[in-house]
Amino acid sequence: MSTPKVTYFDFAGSRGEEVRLALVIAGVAFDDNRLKPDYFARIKSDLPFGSLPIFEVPGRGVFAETNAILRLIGRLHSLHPDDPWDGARHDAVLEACEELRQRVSATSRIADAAEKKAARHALAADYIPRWAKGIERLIGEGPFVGGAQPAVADIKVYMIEKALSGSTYDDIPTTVLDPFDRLKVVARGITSHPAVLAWYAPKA
Ligand SMILES: N[C@@H](CCC(=O)N[C@@H](CS)C(=O)NCC(=O)O)C(=O)O
Repeated sequence: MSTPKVTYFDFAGSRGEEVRLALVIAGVAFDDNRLKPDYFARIKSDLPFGSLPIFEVPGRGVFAETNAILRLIGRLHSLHPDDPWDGARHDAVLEACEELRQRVSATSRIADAAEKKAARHALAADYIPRWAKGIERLIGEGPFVGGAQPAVADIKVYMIEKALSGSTYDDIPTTVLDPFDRLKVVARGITSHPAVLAWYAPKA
């Protein structure tokens, strides 16, 4: 595959970073195209669905929708199962992570501060623990979703765990995922992956 390009915003989180990390773990060199918000605004209407990330592969085209991109990279580089049944389990993790992201980010659009706080408390009390239980059932024995080796589904879990356990969302306690050991093991497995450590190491 000639050098692919990932286009996203210039920050180490969310959907674009998931795609970058999939390529990092796969050991694939890529053009890391980071857009300034004003430039994004100018090209938004030319994007397949008006959003980022996009993944471009010379001779193959422009791909959008993060989970589709992750599955593509995963299938090309043994980070997503070939077996359709096992693939469905990994797919459920990918989709459940997107659903959680959408539910949490929907609260950021609530203008009224008290209403926003209540919505986030409700997520932390009910939806997020139920989500985490569901994810742990899908992880099974671990340490990763697919067993010994990481897959794109693990990158997705890692990114959600990083956002919720950091201080990204006021009124969602950063401890909300603490009771979920298996989920934490997945996140730590990605954090400590040698290629990921190298990716985040300060550049000389
Ligand atoms: N369903 C899309 C959603 C993509 C999306 O909403 N991306 C955000 C950044 S994480 C974005 O481009 N926001 C700016 C906008 O939509 O104008 C996917 O999974 O890739």
